[in-house]
Amino acid sequence: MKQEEARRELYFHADFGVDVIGDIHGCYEEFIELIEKLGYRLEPESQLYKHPEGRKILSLGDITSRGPESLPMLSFFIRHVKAGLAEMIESNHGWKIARWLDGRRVTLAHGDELVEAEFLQYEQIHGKRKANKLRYDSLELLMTAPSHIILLDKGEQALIAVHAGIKDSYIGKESHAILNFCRYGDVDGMAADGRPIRKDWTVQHELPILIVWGHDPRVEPERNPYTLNIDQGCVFGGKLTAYRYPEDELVSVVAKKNYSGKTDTPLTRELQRNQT
Ligand SMILES: [Mn+2]
Repeated sequence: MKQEEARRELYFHADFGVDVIGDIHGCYEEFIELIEKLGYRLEPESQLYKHPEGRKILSLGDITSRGPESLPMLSFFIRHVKAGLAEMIESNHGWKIARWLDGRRVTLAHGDELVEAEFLQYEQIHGKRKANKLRYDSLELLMTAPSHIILLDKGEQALIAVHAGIKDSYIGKESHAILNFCRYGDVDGMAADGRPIRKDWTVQHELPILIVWGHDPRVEPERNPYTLNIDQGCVFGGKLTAYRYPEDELVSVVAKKNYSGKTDTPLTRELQRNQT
């Protein structure tokens, strides 16, 4: 499978409402708690979570890595995207895992190595055939994810969802450059500590349409008139946030713990910055 292969479409129909979910990073327990809080219920026959009003789930990507249960997250989106109940967009960890599953030479780090460990454990429990099926389905889910989503409400553009950032001129288009920008945002080299220097892409956004994004955790949702960050660093012990359209409401659940194994996290750094 190659990157050039067709991506899923940029338009997502949600005439009965949508719940946009921030970066999950394998926090399966918190994710299920959140969607149950939003009213989704497990239908026993299909083993699918459905909403009585026909709402759909839209993930901002980075559903795996760093956290404890990446495979249940992959399995959830494989099944719910297929059933038309959910969509998930391209992201930096998603792209790394996709390339790894595709057999390309990548170094698994920053929590991606935990996904490999989970696959090995899964194979020991369920056997090679089932493990290979999950690998194949995960590859397909991740490798065909659209760079961003234009949410349509009865045919009208309601909002844009993207993982790390987007330029107004990219909206509604797909290319290598656009996929890259949407995965990593406006990155300008590396700082001395090895972390990417992130430029503020939100200042370029001039169109009067809301862009919901994640990737760069904030302690609280950060809203400018037309951009909204809903990555509250669940895997770092923060919160998992949903943005509800058309209600224009935020709903979140608190992480059960800091799963990242780090004491210096984007959340602690933000709190330190605010103290000084
Ligand atoms: Mn990310």
